[in-house]
Amino acid sequence: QLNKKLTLSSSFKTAPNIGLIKYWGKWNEREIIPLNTNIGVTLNPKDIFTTTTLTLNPDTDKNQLLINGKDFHISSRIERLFGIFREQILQSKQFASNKYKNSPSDKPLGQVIPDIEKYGIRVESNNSFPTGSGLASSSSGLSALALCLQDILKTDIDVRYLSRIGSGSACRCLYGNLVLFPGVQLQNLDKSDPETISLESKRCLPYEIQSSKWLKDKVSIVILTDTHQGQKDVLSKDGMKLTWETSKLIQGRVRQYVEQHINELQLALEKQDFNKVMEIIIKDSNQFHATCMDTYPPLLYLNDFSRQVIKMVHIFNRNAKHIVGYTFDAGAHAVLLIHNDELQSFKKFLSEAENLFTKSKYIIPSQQFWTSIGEG
Ligand code: 2P0
Repeated sequence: QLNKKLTLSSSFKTAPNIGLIKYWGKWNEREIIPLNTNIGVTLNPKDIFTTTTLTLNPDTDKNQLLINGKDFHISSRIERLFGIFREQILQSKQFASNKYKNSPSDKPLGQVIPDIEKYGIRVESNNSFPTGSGLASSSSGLSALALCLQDILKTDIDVRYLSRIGSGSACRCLYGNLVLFPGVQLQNLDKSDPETISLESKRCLPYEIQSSKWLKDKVSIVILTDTHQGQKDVLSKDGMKLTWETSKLIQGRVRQYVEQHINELQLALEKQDFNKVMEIIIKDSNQFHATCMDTYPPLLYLNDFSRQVIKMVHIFNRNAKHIVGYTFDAGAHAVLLIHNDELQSFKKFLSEAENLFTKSKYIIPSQQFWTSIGEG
């Protein structure tokens, strides 16, 4: 929060959350309720982050979104968030004014500035890492925006919900360590029943997996980026829709295998079995990309760079005491999870074998690549 007096501006810094058991497909598009439960890891905002500032501008009623300094189209989802924001402000005007007698600083904005709903909303978001290229920039961007909106509103609107309806994976950024985002309870629930949708919407909110805390002292997360990769051709939201329209594999994955991966991962976390955790995330990433390949036309997020990393990791793992894990989002960049004891030898191995470490632009070795809720 930048300006305590008027609260016309709010700023948050968040880190992306990278899927480890991948989310791909929606049961409800508007509420962003996933077809499968998924798990992601939140990176450390000290190393890789989005900073978002929301300002209410009395000089215009136009909204504006700037990403990395450039004007950006305001999507229907962001419009919806702005709509909810304005609705909340209008509602807050009707609260009994004596409710805030004891803490006037907590007064809702609508009561402090009477014509606030006419102010333009300006959002400025900057990423310290490549945008829209498979490093989950929308997750950090939309969670930071949700935190700004909630901060300014001062109502008890659920920031997990605000983040989720901005972008599904964004709600996973609100917690540190490994975060579970529940998907729809049963695939065959009535999609058109408003009560069912409302119940699922309230249930499908993220939480931190408590049994994942031990991992942070053991693992370094290293991102190897493919310097040739620009923005992805097919956005995740369009890609997942196409997969569900055309792939048969995704049906099997979601009906059976994702749940197995979730259960196995939770068990391995409880047992603190590092090797098993790495094995499951590798397999889930590969299975997810198999469904991308099974999409028609195929979603080719992995490329030669990615395959080279995969090959190298498996060669290294033949001798490694602690298996190195990899995962790929909807893009070619590799996110590697490496046991701290293995970090130096893995770096040496890669630089000798294929020079991948020196070829990649972002090498982010960090012992503490973890965070809790975004920093205000
Ligand atoms: C994940 N991804 O679990 C998966 C794996 C990308 C690959 O979550 O439509 O940008 O905004 O809810 O959150 C990307 O999906 O999609 C994603 P929307 P989102 O991380």
